[in-house]
Amino acid sequence: MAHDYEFLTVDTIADYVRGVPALAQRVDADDLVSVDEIGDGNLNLVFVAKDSGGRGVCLKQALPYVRMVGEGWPMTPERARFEATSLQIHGPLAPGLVSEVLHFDNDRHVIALEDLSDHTVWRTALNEGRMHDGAAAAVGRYVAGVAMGTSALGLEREELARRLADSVNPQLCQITEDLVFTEPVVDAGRNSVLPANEPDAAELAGDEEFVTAMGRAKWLFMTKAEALIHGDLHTGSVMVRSPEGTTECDSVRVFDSEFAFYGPVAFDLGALWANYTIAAARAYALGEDERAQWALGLITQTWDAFEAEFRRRWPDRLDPRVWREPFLEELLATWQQEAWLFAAAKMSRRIVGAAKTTDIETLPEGLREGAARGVLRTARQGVGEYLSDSSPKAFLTMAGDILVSTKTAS
Ligand code: SR1
Ligand code: MG
Repeated sequence: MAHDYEFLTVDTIADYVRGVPALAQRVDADDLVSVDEIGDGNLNLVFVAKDSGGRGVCLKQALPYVRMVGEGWPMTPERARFEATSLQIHGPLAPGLVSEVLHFDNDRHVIALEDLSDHTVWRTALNEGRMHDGAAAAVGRYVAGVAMGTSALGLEREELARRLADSVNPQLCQITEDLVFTEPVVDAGRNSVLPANEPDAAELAGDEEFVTAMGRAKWLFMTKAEALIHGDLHTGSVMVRSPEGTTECDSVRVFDSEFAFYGPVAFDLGALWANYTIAAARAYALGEDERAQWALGLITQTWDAFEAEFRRRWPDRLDPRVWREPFLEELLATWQQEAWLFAAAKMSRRIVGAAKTTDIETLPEGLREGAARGVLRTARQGVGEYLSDSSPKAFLTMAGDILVSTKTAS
């Protein structure tokens, strides 16, 4: 495929760093001891360069196509701009919780980020059975900061309009609309499950209540421009760190916000709930029930921290004349309900759709069957129950009961 910009390679990183003063200050390009391509996501190239003094930088480059598929699935590299801009906007709203952008190169679609080599991708840590206490609350605070600081609650009308116009991200949004809301129930040729899970996928697609709920969720996603949300806030979009030998998390960084756009606040919350549930499904499948319950407990930790932070910031809202206390309660109640819907969509897409998760995919087949079934049933039951009790506690109780009941043997 012809492309009008040069892709980075391990061999060109030193020259690239040398040519950008902001990077040359962060790492010695003439004394690099390692340059590794570490990208494990679906979309981009990611390099980490380190010098002999232990200093480093991370360079992320958007390709003009989806990395996991190749050139057959073109995708705008402009996504790098959405990521750089959103990280820069989110950073001050959630101090210490967002990856620092050191440099953005709009011509080559490269973002230079702080080196987080001493952190671990949260999904990787969860898969390895490691706990990072405090991370779930931190991301809840991040969502609250973004909700307050990028919405009409925190921005003057004209600034809000400017930001909104600058964040229109239709190509990436369409990927979400297709993969997250449509394809779990209408296969576009990209779906796959284990043969043993084919009846589960067929039941999902044939469940009229579920399909209607996905239509409702998709509509919300496409129309509810509340805040500059992350747009893909799963456990692979969060880096965590704990001091050696402890489970207490001392650093959390959200990254990878190329799907950012003005959308529903609850989409980010639902994404987190879904991925905690998927982590719990893996733990139950492996017979680690206590850790599975801990993973489900992350749902309330994120919500509680989100709610507390949002309430704490509520007095800062720009227009308290009509946005009074009853409206605060209404917002929170609505977001709770919507989080169930979005979580259901996110759970189902990760089981039947194109971009799956290592939590489930790396399980032995016998165990994977029950874990996948449990996640799909949680999604289906969730859309049936969310209007009767939409608390996060009800969600995790429901998920736990289902995941235990669907376990299979290896
Ligand atoms: C084609 S992109 C597939 C998925 O990767 C990203 O992480 C998003 O979740 C997207 O849906
Ligand atoms: Mg991503």
